[in-house]
Amino acid sequence: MARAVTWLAVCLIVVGALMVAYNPLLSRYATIIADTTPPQPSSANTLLVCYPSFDNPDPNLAATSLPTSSTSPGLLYPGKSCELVLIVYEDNPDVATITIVDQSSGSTIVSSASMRLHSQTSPNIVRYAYGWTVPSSLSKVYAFTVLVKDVAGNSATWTYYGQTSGGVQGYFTINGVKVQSTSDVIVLKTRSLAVEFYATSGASSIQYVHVTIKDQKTGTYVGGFDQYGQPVYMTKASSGDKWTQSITLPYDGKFIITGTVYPIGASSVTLMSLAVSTGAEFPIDPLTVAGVALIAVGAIVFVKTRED
Ligand SMILES: [Ca+2]
Repeated sequence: MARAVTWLAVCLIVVGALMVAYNPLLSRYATIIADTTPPQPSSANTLLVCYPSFDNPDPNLAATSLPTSSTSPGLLYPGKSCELVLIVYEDNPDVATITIVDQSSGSTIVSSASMRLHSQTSPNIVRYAYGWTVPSSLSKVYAFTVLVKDVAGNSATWTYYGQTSGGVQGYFTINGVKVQSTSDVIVLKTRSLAVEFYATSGASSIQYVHVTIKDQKTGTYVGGFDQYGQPVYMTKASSGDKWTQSITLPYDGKFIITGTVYPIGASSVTLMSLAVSTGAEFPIDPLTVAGVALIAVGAIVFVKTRED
């Protein structure tokens, strides 16, 4: 009898201990999280990054970092889909939202949209992502404000800036003479051409400036390409808004010089198309001057139209 009572006591103790040990209510309240630290920007990447696609990157389009400085916004590709990725340090991540404002009009394009928790890697690096299609307007600045919260209710907010490429404006000079509608005649006494391009707007989004020279009579290119047919681009000066190139015409004759600007992620813009000749008394005839005027006016209208 006493033995049976002992076994019963042992069984009760074991069952009781198991109930305490595995009580889900008790275990839920047994862990206390003390978190007084709001989410921190990752030291490895303090920026919001606009990936063409975070999981399936396009090798032809680089990701762009968007800084917190409004004076040097990161480059956005007009009309392209983009994945805005935010990386923060946080032990107990909760939600993140993003608000996007068009700085030129002040209108809110995206209002407190939820960013999805893309991934969390040990110990505390958290990635949030938000898919967004960049508006097709050129040269527009956008402000991206993110709000990140942890489960304890701490929060942090930062604003980043990006600008769509394009909206390039500028002018070419040949041997120091500005190519513009008010130019009467550009007289060339030499076959050596010093070509310069000055960007007056959108310089940071210019990828290449390409000058080609075509023999007007034969239609063959005599400048702007190397011996393998690869384009030779103008050299960007350290000032960042000027491009230079020295070109020697191979012989006297009549040539078409074309200057084209290639912005990143936007269509190219031809800002110079000019007929020049060497070895003649009047290198540029009145018809050419009229043509230059029309091209210059057309280019200005073209750029303005694309901006509006
Ligand atoms: Ca925290």
